[in-house]
Amino acid sequence: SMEPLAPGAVVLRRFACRHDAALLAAVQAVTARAPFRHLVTPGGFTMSVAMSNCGALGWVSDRTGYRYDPIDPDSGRAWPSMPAAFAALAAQAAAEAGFDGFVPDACLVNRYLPGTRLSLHQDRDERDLGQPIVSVSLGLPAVFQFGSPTRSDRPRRVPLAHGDVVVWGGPARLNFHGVLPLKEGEHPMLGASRINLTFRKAG
Ligand code: MD5
Ligand code: FE
Repeated sequence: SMEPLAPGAVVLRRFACRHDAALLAAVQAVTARAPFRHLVTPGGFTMSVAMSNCGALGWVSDRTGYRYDPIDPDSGRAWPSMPAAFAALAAQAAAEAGFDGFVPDACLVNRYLPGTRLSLHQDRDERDLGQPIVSVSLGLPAVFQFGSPTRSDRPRRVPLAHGDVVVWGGPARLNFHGVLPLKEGEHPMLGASRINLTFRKAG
């Protein structure tokens, strides 16, 4: 089902469920080559979310700043290529939401364990902010914080479950957002974890 959150933001409930096994196999393949790691922010804080990437560009953070980089700094090699199942799902979801021809060049893979959170932020490191972002939730449910373009506005709480896909575009693209600390639980496929795939056209 298609659920509008705000102008430019739609939730496609359970859109990725029928592909979950293929998506998780691809996550395993990616993270075997580019293992999850905890990045450090420019301010010196270690993020509680563990991250990896695939595609031509990967999002990285270190003491010098945030950037998209074609090289995994942990291995010195290119990021794993984007699995075909990832690119196809992201393009289909974007098209459902009215963004035809979405061709992501970056997929950030975020891993949440119980207690992991993502504090309120904007995504603005991409070259063309007119391009949407597609995010795919797998595993344990999370409570997403969906704000406005103004940090001080109180965000709404949006529950996101296994297979839910959100397309963030248009006026919602620069809204503040975050994820509340993940609750304990056990998912049949992912155990005590949540994986979020975030597809972007970054370059
Ligand atoms: C997550 N990841 O659940 C989220 C999903 C990130 C991140 O926030 O930066 O890795 S993407 C949520 C998102 C992206 C772009 C815009 C908006 C939300 N928004 O307007 O609310 O790990
Ligand atoms: Fe974000």
